[in-house]
Amino acid sequence: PKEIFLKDYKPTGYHFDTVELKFVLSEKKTTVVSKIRVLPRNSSESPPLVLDGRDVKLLFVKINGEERKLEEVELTSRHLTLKSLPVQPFDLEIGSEIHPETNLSLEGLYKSSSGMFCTQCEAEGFRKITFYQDRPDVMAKFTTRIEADKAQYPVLLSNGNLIDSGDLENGFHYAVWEDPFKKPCYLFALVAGQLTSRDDTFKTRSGRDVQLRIWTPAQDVPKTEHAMHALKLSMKWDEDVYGLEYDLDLFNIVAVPDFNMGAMENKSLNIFNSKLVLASAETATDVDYAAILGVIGHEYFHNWTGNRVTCRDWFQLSLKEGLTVFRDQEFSSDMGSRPVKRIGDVALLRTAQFSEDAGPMAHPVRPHSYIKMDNFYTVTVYEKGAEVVRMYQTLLGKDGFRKGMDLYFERHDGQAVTCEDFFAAMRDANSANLSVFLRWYSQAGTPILTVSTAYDAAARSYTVKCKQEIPSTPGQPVKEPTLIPLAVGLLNSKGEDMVLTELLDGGSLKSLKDTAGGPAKTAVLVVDKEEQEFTFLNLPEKPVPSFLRNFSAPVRLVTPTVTDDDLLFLLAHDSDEFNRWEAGQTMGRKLMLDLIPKAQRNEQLAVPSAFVEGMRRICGKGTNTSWRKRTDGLDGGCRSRCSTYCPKICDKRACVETEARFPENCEYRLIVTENRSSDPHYTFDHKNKARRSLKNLALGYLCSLDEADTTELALKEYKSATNMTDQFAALSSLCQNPGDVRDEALANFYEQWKDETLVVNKWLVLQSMSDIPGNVKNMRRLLDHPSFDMKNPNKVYSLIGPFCRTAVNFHAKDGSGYEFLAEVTLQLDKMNPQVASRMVSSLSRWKRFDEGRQSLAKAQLERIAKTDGLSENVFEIASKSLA
Ligand code: DPP
Ligand code: ZN
Repeated sequence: PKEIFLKDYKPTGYHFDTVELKFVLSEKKTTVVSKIRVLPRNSSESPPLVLDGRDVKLLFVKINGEERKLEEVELTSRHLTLKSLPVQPFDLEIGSEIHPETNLSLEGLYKSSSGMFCTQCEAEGFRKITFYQDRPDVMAKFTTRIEADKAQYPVLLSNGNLIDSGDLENGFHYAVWEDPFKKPCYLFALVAGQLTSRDDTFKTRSGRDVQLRIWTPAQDVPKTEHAMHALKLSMKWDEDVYGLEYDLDLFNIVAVPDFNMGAMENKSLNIFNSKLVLASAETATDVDYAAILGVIGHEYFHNWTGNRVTCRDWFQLSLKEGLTVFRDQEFSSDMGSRPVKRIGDVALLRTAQFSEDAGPMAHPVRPHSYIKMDNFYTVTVYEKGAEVVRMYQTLLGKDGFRKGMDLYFERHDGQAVTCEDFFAAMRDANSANLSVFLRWYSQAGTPILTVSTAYDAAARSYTVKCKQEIPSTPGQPVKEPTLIPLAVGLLNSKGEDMVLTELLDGGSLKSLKDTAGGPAKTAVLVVDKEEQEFTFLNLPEKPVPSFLRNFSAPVRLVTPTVTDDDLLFLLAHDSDEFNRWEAGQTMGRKLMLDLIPKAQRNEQLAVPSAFVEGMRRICGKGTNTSWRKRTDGLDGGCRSRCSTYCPKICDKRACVETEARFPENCEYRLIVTENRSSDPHYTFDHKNKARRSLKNLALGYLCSLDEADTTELALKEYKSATNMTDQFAALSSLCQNPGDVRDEALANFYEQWKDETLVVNKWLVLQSMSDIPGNVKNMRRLLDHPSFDMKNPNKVYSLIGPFCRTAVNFHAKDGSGYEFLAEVTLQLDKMNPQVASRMVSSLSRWKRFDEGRQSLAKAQLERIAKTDGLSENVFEIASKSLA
């Protein structure tokens, strides 16, 4: 397989101006005719025109209406090359044939299990539809004519506006769609099927009415209410926050049950994985509702950040994804609880992205090379990319960031651009000097930022010493320091933010103000050297420092001078809610690391009372008045997040023994009762979500005790639940402990929901993520269960994905977990390489395992790597993991 490098980027020799596509749809054989107006870049020469094409049968090629003999064109399994072309603009017409029914890769045009035709073109799926310059810097205006059997495919959709439709012979009909905006082919979409829509309208701020339609099979229409609400909120938010208005009169969303990604932002025709559209109180959880809100927002926001301004090449993917994730994070924060959203996002970044950044697949936010672009839709490009965008805002302030965005659109609307272009807009709009910041795009690895402090009582000054180090990653042994915005607050002995007036920064004196011009309570230190010192002046007492507030940079923070007492103090008092959570997490982690060896030595395990007390107080159970004052105002969702006090440890005994005293001391039974709702009506708002979350968290901890009365309590919660959030949480709590209760509950749940495929997926997840030893056997059984289907990515993500995150079973000592994964990967790779390669990534960090497991995991990777006919997708991950 061929590796593609960023440094080799060259513009094309030909522009495509307009594209007219004609599809005659049928399952076995669909014909596609494309007529492209081609503009040579240079009127004095005509280089070969190389078109991408895969699994497409070429029928004919015409240049300016004249047919080329097929023997005269160069055709390989990947490319169609045309030579001796006119130097003047010309019409290129290509006839081709594809086979949607046998396309199990779910890229290009495929037949969904639900019976509809559907497309997915990002990143390089358009080449499976027809021969084309399949790259994002080729932007053209598309007109699409679709012909299909009217009874089977009554609804025919593509991008833009419907300009014509009517009946044809033999029961066929047609529709013609015209998209007035230039776009790269990865944003092309086509849908045909038996679909019904929920309709609504949105009035834009300039007074235009936009038709909104969400398409699903008829029986699912009632479940699209939340998605429609989310869409309207998104449209309003982008106008309010960024002044960005929707630019067409119609916006369609289609839900499909089999889709590789979460969703796709095709111009005016978003296609969504059903699980990110369909929701009802009975079938979807709070987590699902929140995900729908975020992803509807995300895809909608792409209309400006992605579609109007797109990427020059796929290395720039984070230009649109990092930025759009940042935008959807901010949107969800504004619609719900900002700190809770932030905590969740950072937790994901740390578990998934930090580990990616420390493994064999580590790559910069803008990768330097790839074999298969699909493998680079990663947490690094998305989530770390969003952190990079967030840092601009932290450094430039909200207003400065908005100025940068405005300039970005002013300069680049309608263009395909690079990460430097975004950087330059931010810099120029703010006359900022940020050049070191660009290293975030080119260097992989998570910086380690060590911060230590010293208070000088006589001088009333407080010195903060910073040291940054970026670990080596594959292909990048040596790193340069980057620019890290370190947000700092200093608390006085009452727990209040001290006013920060003056800062001695690298020898120069700065007076500090917050963004609104008032006294500063949080200062953003710009750390851009390997070692650096900052000194706060005019501090009357020794402060307790709150570093990296709101997680101001994606780094690993090390704070040798922060004590356990400081952490407890921050947990109680920090005005930065993110850092309250952080303090609890840091303490919880220390505690667990301390308990593990004790558990191994069979010693008595106990949680220090100070920690228990801190946790009690977070839940509002403390009596100390100063704490009371602080926690009473604490967001309910934060309470719940702060109460997840530790990463679970694998030693069951350690869990049980430490948790045994913990939930009791924390009055978790009371928390369950207090937070139970008497209102059977489900409301998805922050207050109710927070209440359910705290209740269900407490229930989970209680059930880990595995005592008769806790089981009884969970059963009662399970049976009385009036929504999926509560029902599923109770089921999950019960499922922690093996035995008849668990088996019966699982059977009962399946029986109740067997016709709701998205709910059945949750049932699969629960079994797949089980820590009960010997689960591989059950996994094999589930592969044959009627509810499982290897062809549907959601099924794979539900059953195989969570299994690979289990400590006990995936990492079973005998290697059975690894072997299971290898088998599944190889089987899957024959159908859907994109999904297969996501699965195999679970093995890529094998070098971090213990010796025995290393060799077992490596053996499975080798087995995969040497399999004949492996896809490029899986090959890339397996070979890079072994390198
Ligand atoms: N559909 C994916 C996303 O929106 C890829 N663009 O992130
Ligand atoms: Zn996206």
